[in-house]
Amino acid sequence: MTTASQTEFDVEAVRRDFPILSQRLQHDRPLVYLDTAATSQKPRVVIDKMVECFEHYNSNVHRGIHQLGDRMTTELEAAREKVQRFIGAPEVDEIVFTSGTTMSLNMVAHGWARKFLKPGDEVLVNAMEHHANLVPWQLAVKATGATLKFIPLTADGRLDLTNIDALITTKTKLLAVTAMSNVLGTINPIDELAQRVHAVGGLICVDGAQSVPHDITNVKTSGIDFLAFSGHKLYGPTGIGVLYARKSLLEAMDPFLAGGHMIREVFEQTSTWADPPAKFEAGTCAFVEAVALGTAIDYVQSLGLKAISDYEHQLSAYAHRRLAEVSGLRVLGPGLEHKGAIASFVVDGVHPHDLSDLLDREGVAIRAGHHCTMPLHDLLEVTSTARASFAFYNTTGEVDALIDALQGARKVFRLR
Ligand code: C6P
Repeated sequence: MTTASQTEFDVEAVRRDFPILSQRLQHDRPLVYLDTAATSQKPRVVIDKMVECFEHYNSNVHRGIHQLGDRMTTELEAAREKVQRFIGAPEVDEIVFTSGTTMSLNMVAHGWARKFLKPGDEVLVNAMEHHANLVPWQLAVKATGATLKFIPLTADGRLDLTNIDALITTKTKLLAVTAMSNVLGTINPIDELAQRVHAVGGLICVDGAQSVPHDITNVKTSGIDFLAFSGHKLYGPTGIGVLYARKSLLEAMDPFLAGGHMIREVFEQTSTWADPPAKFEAGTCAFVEAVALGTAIDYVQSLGLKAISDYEHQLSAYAHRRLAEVSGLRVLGPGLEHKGAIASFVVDGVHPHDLSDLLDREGVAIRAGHHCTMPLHDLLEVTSTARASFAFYNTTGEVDALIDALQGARKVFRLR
């Protein structure tokens, strides 16, 4: 079997950075982790950074006037600057720490959409969106009398932009779109969409949960108004995420959560707000996680986003070639030139949950279900799919293990 070239990217060295990857599971099977789209594994440096924070300078941020508080605050703000540079944001104050993509998108839906949408306005979405980039808009349009409109999808699972001029009109106040589908892997043309929606005076809100960890993101050159992503998919900890928004938008938006840290002055009956990002960071933020997210960003940058993306595309191409050998298996989504390193599939005669269970017995971890995209599954006319998602720490050998396990599962189900 031909294998993807691994000469430029030393995947074995990278794997040694991830303690979890060397463990063996039941029946002494090596872990084959193909579920990075759900959450990524963490390199040793990220784990160590959290331990360092807790062991040496754990203290609440922006509060204590003591050495520990100063150190922790300095680390937190350094992490914010790392995020700023990582996504090409013009100003550091445009980076809001949240608990993850879901909270970031809800923040826009509450703080911006509920304040500025009115009857007759339209929010444009599409059926490949994760529920986190759909349900908040459903609630926002309900609360404001605006309308939710859908960009249709092509048969191969891309945005159908044929009639885009009829879809993006002066009524379009917001286009909410994922940069990469968590099921189909589809990579959407964000720069082009941003230009089109700006031309009619609207804004673009990008769900970067799946794209930011795997390819270069630049909010400025892409013209992104709002960007949401999660630390745990970016090789960082859980409980931390980011909302980027242009400063003028953050200034205009209402706060989402109210309480400590987000105020300027509080009176008995009213309050005024701190400047962004504090205005959106009520309470004690997940500061240790934020600092470790900064370390995760350092780590991926040390490998290089371009090198990561190239390697993952190469590995994904190999996986798709090998999946094509499994009879009765259908991979969903567009051709490789339009998709990231995700392969969702169905196998005739086997429920994805059974498939996932059988693969798990071989140590192969994939995800099965609707992946929080019920409208997409309705469109695909399936209730659930199996999904293998890849990261730069996966190997062609692991793809082979996936294929062997799939062939084994077919035998269990006596499929010919
Ligand atoms: N997708 C998956 O297995 P949170 O849970 O807030 O970190 O991310 C939500 C989210 C938003 N958008 C996209 C495109 C996503 O893929 C996800 C999370 C996981 O596909 C869990 S459902």
